[in-house]
Parts: sequence; C-alpha cells; structure tokens
Amino acid sequence: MVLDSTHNLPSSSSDLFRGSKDSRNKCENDSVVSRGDSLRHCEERSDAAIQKKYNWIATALSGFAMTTTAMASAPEPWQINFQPAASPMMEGITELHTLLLYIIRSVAVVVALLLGWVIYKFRASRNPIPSKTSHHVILEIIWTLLPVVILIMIGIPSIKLLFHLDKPQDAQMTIKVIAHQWYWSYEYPQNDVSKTFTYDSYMIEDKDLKPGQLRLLEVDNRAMVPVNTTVRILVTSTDVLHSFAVPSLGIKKDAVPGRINETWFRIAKEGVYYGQCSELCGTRHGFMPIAIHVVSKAQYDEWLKSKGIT
Ligand SMILES: [Cu+2]
Repeated sequence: MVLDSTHNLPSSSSDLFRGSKDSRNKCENDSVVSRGDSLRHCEERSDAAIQKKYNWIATALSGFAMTTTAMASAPEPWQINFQPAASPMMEGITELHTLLLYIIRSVAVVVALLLGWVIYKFRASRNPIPSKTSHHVILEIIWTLLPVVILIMIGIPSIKLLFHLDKPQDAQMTIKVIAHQWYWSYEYPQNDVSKTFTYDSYMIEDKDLKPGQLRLLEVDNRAMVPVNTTVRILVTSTDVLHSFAVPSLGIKKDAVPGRINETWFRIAKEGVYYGQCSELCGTRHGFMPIAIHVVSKAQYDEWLKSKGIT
C-alpha cells in the first residue's frame, strides 16, 4: 500500500524488538547525564517499548500474520487487528485491549481445561454412584471472589483510560469539525475572529483517483495539523447525525446538530491518518472520508500563510 512517504515505521517485527532494546540502552546513557529528568523519560520510553512488544504479541496470537512492513494509518485488506496507534488515546485503548485479550484467553483456557478434567474424571463408567454434594463453602467463595477480582482488574484501567480520553491537557490549538451530508468542513479559529477560516473536504471519486491514492479514503482537502501538537477537536453537524472517527487516533465522536462534542489528539509522526464517518447518515454515508495530514511545524506555518494567517 502506498502511503505518505513521511511514515517512518518499523519494517519488521525484529525492528520492534531492536527498537525497544535501543531505547533502553539510550536510557541507561541518559541517566548518567541527569538523573531526575532522564528517569521519567526512561520510564516513558520503556513503557512505549513494552507496549510495542505487546502489540506484536497480540498480533501474533490472533493467528493472522499482519504485515508490519506497511504499518500505516489506513485499513489493510483482511486486517483484523487495530491500526497502529498514532495518538496517546489510541495507545491507551490498544494497551487495554491487549490486557483484555490476555484475561479472556486465560479464562477460556481455564474453563476448557476444567471442563475436560470434569468430563474425564467424573464420567459415568468411573463414577457409577455420583456424589450428592450440593454445597461447598470454599468453592462458592472462590467462584464469587475470582470474577470480582477479574472485574476490578478490568475496571481500574478502563476508568483511568476513560478519564484520560475525556479532555485534552492544555490544547495548543483547536479545529472545529463540521459534518454535512456528505462531506466535512474544517474550521480553524483564530484569535482575530476575522481571520478564522473554513474549508470543505470532499472524497475523491473513483474516476478522479491518482496512482497511490486510496479509494474511498482520499479527499480533495485534508485537515492540516502540525506534528507533536495537542489539538482540541470540536465536532458538530449541520443536518443529521454523523460521527467523526479516525481509528489510528482512537477517536469516534458523534457530530450532533445544535451541539458541540469535544475530543483531542496529539500525533508524534508526520503522515496521513485516514478515517470515515461512523454514523449511518444517509445514502452517501460511506463516501465522506476523513484525512488528517500531519506536517512539520514549519510546513504548517507555510500552509497558514497560504490561508492569509501570519
Ligand atoms: Cu456521515
């Protein structure tokens, strides 16, 4: 799949592991220079490394060989796993998803083994006179407490994640996303209100696609965003319910006429991140994609200049 060349992602699973090892080594070196700051950075980096590792394991365990060479922010044919996380929100969602997978698989394995053991050990030929036990205090305590412990293990990280997803910490800029039947408008509010500008973003029809452009995903005017910037997104609609959804950013916000919903993201890699309207909004619901183009701060300033903002 051809995507924006600015994507600079690991080309194989061994690169993922190499990446985590490198970052660990760098951490060790950093900590010689300045202990306090570097320790925090070390933790952040090693968290990211561990998560990369888990993502790889989750992909492998799912039984499908998802190629790591074309990691991108668009869907792949036969993809069953998430798109690679491109924002802190999606990193959190992927992490929780991986935790849930481990828990679900453990429960499935334990139940299957228990069932097999019961079928074998208590079969009629071996137990002609079945036990008449109807109560077992210890067993009942265990099968009540165990699910409670599992639910707490799931509940704590998911509530933490919900709070994290809720609001941006000190957003550096705001974009207002306005949904229409069947296209998006992006409004860039400026301190000087007269300089606020808006433009429309329509899907490129099949007949107009250029080589390398993604069918049903590419648009004529992408939403432009600078890299490493916390962006507040305000979502609304002018006609019916739509939903602003970008999988690699972990965003899915309803666009409701007369209301404004809020979400945020922060993207660390330049590139193009694709999404689609995720609310059945009419006949052309499937033809109003979202393309977020993340560029360097210098390129973003250039683009702003072209819009008359200095
Ligand atoms: Cu829609």
